Amino acid sequence: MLRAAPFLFALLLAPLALAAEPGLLLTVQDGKGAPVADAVVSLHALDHPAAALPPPDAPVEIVQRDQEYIPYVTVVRVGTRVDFPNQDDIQHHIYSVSKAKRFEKPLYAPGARESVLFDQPGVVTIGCNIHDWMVAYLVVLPTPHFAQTDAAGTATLRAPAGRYRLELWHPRLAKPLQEELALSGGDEPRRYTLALKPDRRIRRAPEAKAGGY
Ligand SMILES: [Cu+2]
Repeated sequence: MLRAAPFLFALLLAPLALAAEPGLLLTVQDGKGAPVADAVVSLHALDHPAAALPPPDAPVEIVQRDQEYIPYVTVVRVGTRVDFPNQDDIQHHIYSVSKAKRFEKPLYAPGARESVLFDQPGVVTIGCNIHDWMVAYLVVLPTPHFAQTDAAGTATLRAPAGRYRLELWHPRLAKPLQEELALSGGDEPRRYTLALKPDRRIRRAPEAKAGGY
């Protein structure tokens, strides 16, 4: 009996997996019509219980390489562990003072690979105390329904039919955009035009690679 249970469970789930969920076909652009990458769009259920938050399928990494964090923006569900491998041959000093997660990894040696558990929703800004220009954003969400725009400013976001609060976040947006919407059948194109602040990222000094600490 027990051995048959997983098989029966899979049979019950199969029809659900085949039925396509309604989707938002998102395009995000700035005031000049240029595509906006790294916008994070999420859906928060309003009229039905929020979906469970299963752990991610693969380890999530924010790598330190060539004195930069890669990727610049990462999105995870609440309860996800993120690895921070140092692939440089110099030390870093990872830290965050964000409300959603304060942490510090001083003297972070070449080859080190520690992980941090992100158990509160919010945006975590990660810096390096040695290299001021190093910055990464980790968006920790209490929903499994999210998407991140690509270089073309596009993303597809699917979720079960129902009413949602949509949130759109971007590092250069003064405050996240919010609106309510209903998902029913089919795919719906949606375009957002954002008034973005200037990109204040400090560019790495050209000689930084030769220097090191
Ligand atoms: Cu560093």
